[in-house]
Order: sequence, then structure tokens, then C-alpha cells
Amino acid sequence: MGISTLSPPTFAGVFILSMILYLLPSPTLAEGITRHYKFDIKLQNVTRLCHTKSMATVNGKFPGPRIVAREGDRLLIKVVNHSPKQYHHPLLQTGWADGPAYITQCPIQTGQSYVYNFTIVGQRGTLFWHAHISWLRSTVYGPLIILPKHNISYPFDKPYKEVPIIFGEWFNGDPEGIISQALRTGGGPNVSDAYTINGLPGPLYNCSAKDTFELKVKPGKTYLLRLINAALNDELFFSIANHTLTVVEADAIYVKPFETETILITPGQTTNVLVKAKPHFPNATFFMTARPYVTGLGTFDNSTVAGILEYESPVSMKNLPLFKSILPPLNDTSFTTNFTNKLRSLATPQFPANVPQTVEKHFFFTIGLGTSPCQQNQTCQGPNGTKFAASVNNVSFAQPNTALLQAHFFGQSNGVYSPDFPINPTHWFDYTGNPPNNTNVSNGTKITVLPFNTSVELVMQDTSILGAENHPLHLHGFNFFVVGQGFGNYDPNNDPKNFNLVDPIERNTVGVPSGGWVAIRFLADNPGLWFMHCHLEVHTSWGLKMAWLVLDGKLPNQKLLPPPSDLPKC
Ligand SMILES: *[C@@H]1O[C@H](CO)[C@@H](O)[C@H](O)[C@H]1NC(C)=O
Ligand SMILES: *[C@@H]1O[C@H](CO)[C@@H](O)[C@H](O)[C@H]1NC(C)=O
Ligand SMILES: *[C@@H]1O[C@H](CO)[C@@H](O)[C@H](O)[C@H]1NC(C)=O
Ligand SMILES: *[C@@H]1O[C@H](CO)[C@@H](O)[C@H](O)[C@H]1NC(C)=O
Ligand SMILES: *[C@@H]1O[C@H](CO)[C@@H](O)[C@H](O)[C@H]1NC(C)=O
Ligand SMILES: *[C@@H]1O[C@H](CO)[C@@H](O)[C@H](O)[C@H]1NC(C)=O
Ligand SMILES: *[C@@H]1O[C@H](CO)[C@@H](O)[C@H](O)[C@H]1NC(C)=O
Ligand SMILES: *[C@@H]1O[C@H](CO)[C@@H](O)[C@H](O)[C@H]1NC(C)=O
Ligand SMILES: *[C@@H]1O[C@H](CO)[C@@H](O)[C@H](O)[C@H]1NC(C)=O
Ligand SMILES: *[C@@H]1O[C@H](CO)[C@@H](O)[C@H](O)[C@H]1NC(C)=O
Ligand SMILES: *[C@@H]1O[C@H](CO)[C@@H](O)[C@H](O)[C@H]1NC(C)=O
Ligand SMILES: *[C@@H]1O[C@H](CO)[C@@H](O)[C@H](O)[C@H]1NC(C)=O
Ligand SMILES: [Cu+2]
Repeated sequence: MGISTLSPPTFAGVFILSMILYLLPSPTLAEGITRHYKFDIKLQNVTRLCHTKSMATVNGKFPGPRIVAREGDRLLIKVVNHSPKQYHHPLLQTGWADGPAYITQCPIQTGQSYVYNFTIVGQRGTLFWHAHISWLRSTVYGPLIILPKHNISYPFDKPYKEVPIIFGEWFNGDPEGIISQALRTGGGPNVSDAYTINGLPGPLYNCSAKDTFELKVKPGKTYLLRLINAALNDELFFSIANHTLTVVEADAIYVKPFETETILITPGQTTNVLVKAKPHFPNATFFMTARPYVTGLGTFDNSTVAGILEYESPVSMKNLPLFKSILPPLNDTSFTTNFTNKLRSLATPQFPANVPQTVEKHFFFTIGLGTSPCQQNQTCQGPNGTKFAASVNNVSFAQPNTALLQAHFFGQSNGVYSPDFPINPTHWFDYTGNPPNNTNVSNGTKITVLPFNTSVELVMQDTSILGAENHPLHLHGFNFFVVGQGFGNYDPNNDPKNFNLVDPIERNTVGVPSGGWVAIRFLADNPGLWFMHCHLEVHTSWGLKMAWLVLDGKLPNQKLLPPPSDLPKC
């Protein structure tokens, strides 16, 4: 079991049926302290939709245990791999503790362990931890909750209770087998069999009613829902029947509060919302539902996950009417645009938005799908007998077989990566217009090198080569500011005039609009090797990823420290 200064609740087993386990105790934690967790990775039989399968879990739990800390704390998470496979756990922010496979570390081999050691600085809110190799994230994930420092309150009324709600995708089959088969054939992978709320698919699926997340509320009280999208391949709309959501935080950064009936959350993103329970017992129960927002042409899981919001009643009430929540159409880009435009940093003196006002390096990256040729002798199931591929500036990232950060630190990068990732596309084309004749992408292990403290502006332009599509791009190591977005091809002469340099949303994952572009800014003040990838796992598998190398600064505290002695070896 995890050793911890904050005694997390104990779990009976993998079958998490009760929402009680997901209510945070009113935490009275100290701060600036070291918190120890131990994650034992084991194979475990788990049953959903009447299918039992053996899958990787942490401490026998699905979803995995939550980590609770305060801003300023150090976390020491010892991950022990008892399973026959190799694993990684990615967390945030500090060089050797980041975790993506073959970027900052080699996999943790069977029987081995690794301690993730990092402090939490400048973030408070909800994040999540998850495995970062192949499609293991489908079962190995859990909430990471960062409370504000002791003497600092929320910039909104203190909620009565806080409830993590983590969305996932359930596959009756083996997700890692599904993606490796798809990569062999070149076609699209099988889609999931259900979405889940806290691991539970809910009553709208066959053989699933007993696996329903229930949130019990008291009339008149306000609840903070910590929403996390850990689904592999789908952005999700989420709504609760007859209840308005007030968005207060995104990706562990406070936002200007606004009300909405529905939120959009991409894989990799987190969103905290307040829900005020009705003042009196309403004689009704309410669905909370999530289903995808989809812009691409491929097949996808178009099903809906439901949980139930119930009011605590002094007397037993049976057969209450159940109200259904209304979600936007699956392809509602108009809703998505309106929603993302409402997200603004809180930008107060206490929680400022430190947007870089000047830019030292500009980058323009095209983002999207393409093809790679079928090997001779093979028949491929991608477009026109090719294989699906995906790229950034037409480079599909080729996975190295050693970790890039180690190669860099020990001066052994020769033959592992090249520091020449293109700053711009090699040639202009109508990115969002008719597709070019040649849809093939190139490939390589290329990275971008940034001197310490470079202020960067990156415009990411979706392409319509295989159809326009929204891509949630995630940057490791930094938060960035979303200074602008629009549809069609980015216009470098006119679009920057409309950039918001005052209170843009600050986050770590942003949806590149379908058939459009997004501009972000960040300050490269964290030395290390930082992965950037689409958080739709299938696109990452196809190569929609690259990495930034941020060099050391001059001062001692601006340098990457040597790796810990237990860093896994390839
Ligand atoms: C999972 O179930 C299978 C088949 O019933 C059984 O052989 C196996 O021992 C179980 N594994 C675990 C870890 O319980
Ligand atoms: C964690 O990292 C800090 C700072 O580098 C170091 O002082 C400490 O010894 C490390 N702790 C463990 C258990 O590795
Ligand atoms: C909170 O406490 C810390 C030390 O414990 C102090 O440095 C800081 O100024 C305090 N902040 C506020 C807002 O009181
Ligand atoms: C819930 O919303 C529906 C549709 O707007 C409305 O007809 C119904 O009266 C509401 N019920 C409650 C209990 O608020
Ligand atoms: C709920 O039911 C109780 C008892 O049946 C009734 O007294 C009350 O008026 C009802 N409330 C509403 C809002 O319908
Ligand atoms: C979901 O997809 C299935 C299979 O393509 C289709 O039959 C069904 O109508 C779709 N459902 C929705 C709600 O779009
Ligand atoms: C969304 O899908 C509906 C139904 O398939 C279709 O009629 C509509 O044109 C689509 N809207 C957009 C913006 O693609
Ligand atoms: C988005 O906002 C525009 C302009 O305010 C409005 O016309 C449109 O109906 C909104 N779309 C949705 C889906 O709410
Ligand atoms: C293609 O087929 C030939 C003849 O069957 C075989 O010799 C060759 O190894 C195959 N090439 C590949 C890449 O599989
Ligand atoms: C596939 O071939 C058809 C007909 O030759 C062409 O119209 C289409 O653009 C091709 N698609 C791709 C992805 O190359
Ligand atoms: C693409 O193919 C079309 C039709 O085959 C041809 O007319 C056009 O010149 C080609 N464009 C380029 C850039 O090769
Ligand atoms: C990568 O590019 C090389 C040519 O540079 C090509 O031979 C190889 O097939 C490509 N690999 C993939 C997976 O596309
Ligand atoms: Cu993508």
C-alpha cells in the first residue's frame, strides 16, 4: 500500500462502485513537505460490460489511486513494475521525472522500480498521472490533485465537497494489441467499447447498469467537480441535466469564472467546475453524460457514458423521474469555438498571466495526417492501400531505441537524434484547401533546440490533407498561453493584430481547431527534453509528435541535474 503523509482512503478492490471513494476528505495538509507514494503495477482481472480481462493496474485499483498534495510540496512516487511488461509513468515539469518512453527515460523493466522525484511549483488545481508508452494509458491513470498553499484560499467560494471525475475508454480487447495490429496493417485501429466515468461505463451500455458512477449531493450545497479526460482518442462533451456548470480552472490554472450547460474537454486536459445543488429536494434524479466531439472522417466510438446525480433525501424515495442531459451534436465545431473563446486566465495580481510580450523565436508547424508507403509484398489498409501516418511539418517522428534526454546529457546524441526539426513547412501549400497530390510524409527523430529562457511563439496549423481534424496538442515541461486562434490558413500579417496578450488561457493542452490554427507562447525556462504530441493516442502512434531541447542557463539553478541512480536503462 502507498505510504503517505495524508492517508489516502483504502480501496476494497478493483471494482469501484461507490462515489464515496472519490470524495476528497476536507484536507488539513501541511505544505512544503515531502509526500511518499508507492505504485505497484500488477496485472489484475477487471470486468466491465460482462467482459473480464487481465490488465495493468496500480495498487490493484482502476482507475489508479489519486495523489493529493499542496502547491510547494515535493512528491516521491516509487513505481514498481511487477507485471511482465515494460512501463513508464509520466508526471510533470522536472527533467528526469517527466516520463514519456524514449524521451526522458527508458521503460521500467519487469521487477525494476523508479522513483519520480519532483516539486510542484506554480500550479494548483487538477492534473492527472498516466502511463506514457504505447496505449497503456487506457488502464494506468489516476487524478493528481494540487491544493492551494495553506494560507491561500480558492478565488471562488469554498465548495462543500470536491469530487474527481475522470473519463476513460474501455476496450473489451487489449488496447496495446489493437494499436500494434493497426500499425502493422496501416489501417485505423478498432475503437473502444465504452467511455467510462471513474472507471464505470454506466447504464446506457449492455450489461453495465451495476457499474454506474453515482454522485450524491445535499440540497443547496456547492460541489467542485475535478474533471479529467484520460480517454485515449476522443475529445468529450460533458453535461449534467438541469444543472449549470461554472468553469473555474483549466489544466491547474485558475480562469475567469463563466457559466455553461456543457463543457468540452480534450484528452490531456482537466477542468474544474462548480455545481450548485438545487435549494430543495427536487423529487428527481439527473443524468450526467459525456460523448465525443469528432471532426475527422475515420470511425470512432460514438457512444455515451452516463452517471447519475442524486439528491440525499431524509425519506426513502423510489422511482423518481430521471432527467436526461442534452449534449451538442458530435461535430458541433460552433459550440467548441464559442466555448474555447470563453476561457480566459484569471489574470489578477495574485494569479497573474505572465504572457511573453516579446518573441525571440517564431515557429510555424503544420499538424495533421498523411500516409506512408506500403512495404513491398504487403497489402496495407490505409488510404488507397497506403499506411496511415501523421506528422508535424511533414516529419513523422521515428521513435529512437534509447532515451533522448540521456543521449543529450551524456553527449551521445550522434545517431540518436538530429537537432534540425524544421522551423517552417518546407514549402507553402493551401493547408486547409484541396489536398496535395502526394500525401506521403517523411520521417526522422528530429528535435528543436532552444537556448535557456527563449521566448517562443508557435503557430500550429491544421492540415486537410486527409480531412481537417481537431488535434489536442500537449506540451510537456511548460504551460503556454493561447494567444490566438482562427479558421483557414494562418495569416502572419493580419492575425497577430488580434492576439490576446492580456488574459489568454494558460494551459498545457490545446485543441488545434479543425481546419484552422492556434498560436501559443511560452518561455523556455525549464532545461530538459520536452515532448510535444497530439493527445489523441492514435495520432501519436502514427508519428504526430516531436521534442524540444531546452539548454542549460548560466546559473547553477538553471541547469539540468545529473540523472538519479535508479533511472531505468534501455
Ligand atoms: C484472471 O483470471 C484468469 C481466468 O479466470 C485466472 O487464470 C487468473 O489467475 C486471474 N488473474 C489474476 C491476476 O487474478
Ligand atoms: C529528490 O530530489 C532532490 C533534489 O534534487 C534531492 O535532494 C533528493 O535527495 C531526492 N530524493 C530522492 C529520494 O531521490
Ligand atoms: C503564506 O505563508 C507563507 C509562509 O508560510 C508566507 O511566506 C506567505 O507570505 C503567506 N501568504 C499569504 C497570502 O499570507
Ligand atoms: C429539467 O429540465 C427539463 C427540460 O428543460 C424540464 O422540463 C424539467 O422540468 C426540469 N426538471 C427539474 C426537476 O428541474
Ligand atoms: C416532492 O415530493 C414531496 C412529497 O411527495 C412533495 O411534498 C413536494 O412538494 C415535492 N416537491 C416538488 C419540488 O415537487
Ligand atoms: C454510432 O455509430 C453506429 C455505427 O456506425 C451507428 O449505427 C449509430 O447510428 C451511431 N450513433 C449515433 C448516436 O450517432
Ligand atoms: C454535422 O453532422 C450532421 C449530421 O451528420 C450534418 O448534417 C452536418 O452538416 C454536420 N455539420 C458540420 C459542421 O460538419
Ligand atoms: C456561437 O456563437 C455565435 C455568435 O455568438 C452564435 O451565433 C452561435 O449560435 C453559437 N453557437 C452555438 C452552438 O452556441
Ligand atoms: C517479399 O517476398 C519475397 C518473395 O516471397 C521475399 O523473398 C522477401 O523477403 C519479401 N520481402 C519482405 C520485405 O518481406
Ligand atoms: C485515393 O485515390 C483517389 C482516386 O485515385 C483520390 O481521389 C484520392 O485523393 C486518393 N486519396 C489519397 C489519400 O491519396
Ligand atoms: C496533381 O494532380 C492533378 C491531376 O492529376 C494535376 O492536374 C496537377 O497538376 C497535379 N499537381 C501537382 C502539383 O503535381
Ligand atoms: C522513413 O523514411 C525512409 C526514407 O527516408 C523510408 O525508407 C522509410 O520507409 C520510412 N519509414 C516509415 C515508417 O515511413
Ligand atoms: Cu491528432
